[in-house]
Amino acid sequence: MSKKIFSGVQPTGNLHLGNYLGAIKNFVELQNEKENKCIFCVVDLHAITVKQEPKELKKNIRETAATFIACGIDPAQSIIFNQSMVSAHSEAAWILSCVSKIGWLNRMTQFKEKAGKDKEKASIGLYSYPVLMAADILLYDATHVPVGDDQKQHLELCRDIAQKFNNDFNAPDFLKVPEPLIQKQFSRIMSLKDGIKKMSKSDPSDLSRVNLTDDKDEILNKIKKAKTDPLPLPEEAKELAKRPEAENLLGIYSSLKNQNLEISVSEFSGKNFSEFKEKLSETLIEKIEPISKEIKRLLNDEKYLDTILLEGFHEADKMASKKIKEIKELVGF
Ligand code: AQP
Repeated sequence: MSKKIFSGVQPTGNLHLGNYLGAIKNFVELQNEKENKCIFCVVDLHAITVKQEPKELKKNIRETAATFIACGIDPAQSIIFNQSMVSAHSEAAWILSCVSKIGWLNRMTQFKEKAGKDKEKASIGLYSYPVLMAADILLYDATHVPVGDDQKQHLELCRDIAQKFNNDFNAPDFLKVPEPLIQKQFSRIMSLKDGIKKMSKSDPSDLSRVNLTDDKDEILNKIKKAKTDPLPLPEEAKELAKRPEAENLLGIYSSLKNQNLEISVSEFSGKNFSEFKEKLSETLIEKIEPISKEIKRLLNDEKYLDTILLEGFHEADKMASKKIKEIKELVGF
């Protein structure tokens, strides 16, 4: 069955291995199932929910588009566009925020994590971020949304919002209720410095993540310094339950190799970390170095990137404008 895929990545710099293995790698696989229609968005409206330096943001928008392409998203097959260029996203987000319940948003754990202790000082945008995310998805009648495990709760909220809108306006099935596509294994890549913390762009330590722009030496250094534990690698996957760093590194290796965790565990069973790290670095370099080089090459061709984003805008805007017109009609505008 053909799927309509929508997903986005924030242009907040430092795109990393977690973004790749948790999301972008999956985008490419879905695109390569020829019957699917895929739309990939650089979600800059989401990025400004925390303060961004305007010049950096502009650079990061191009860099995110370059990363999509360098990872294998083909602009001839998939739509790549920049969210803020399509005004329907902001319009739909407002309308949907008027059918969403405060109680629903209060349950979102990502807001709690990102706002930290000082919730009063977080932006309203950060709080209502999941409503904008629902608007992004629902404007395109997306049937499936590939995301990392951290976005699961936002996807559930999106489904609730779609159903509530359809009920409130007596329009059964008008907004399509999307299915999340979350990989069964390795859907949450953890920090290289702490196996219970998500690998993240905003971690102040660059050693906590492999960036998709890292070169060979940077990857070697980061894996060398990655946190481990004193034991040799286990004989069985179930022994990883209390060894988060070992589990994460073996998970990264397995995901890069497209193999089950059990196979990786048996490959390194009883070996010490230094031997495993050598193999992991080699595998990472093989995968990430060409991506990193291609991102850098594409960034030197701003004209090309801007053309891709402009073409993507025209296609996305056609669909989104039609849907927002229908939404406004239903609301009574
Ligand atoms: N560590 C991760 N493991 C697996 N998937 C991940 N994703 C992010 N981090 C991991 C997935 O990448 C996609 C794009 O993410 P985003 O741009 O929306 O940003 P995010 O989830 O907020 O990413 P970060 O790195 O955690 O950013 P900061 O530090 O700014 O909060 C999503 O599908 C996400 O699930």
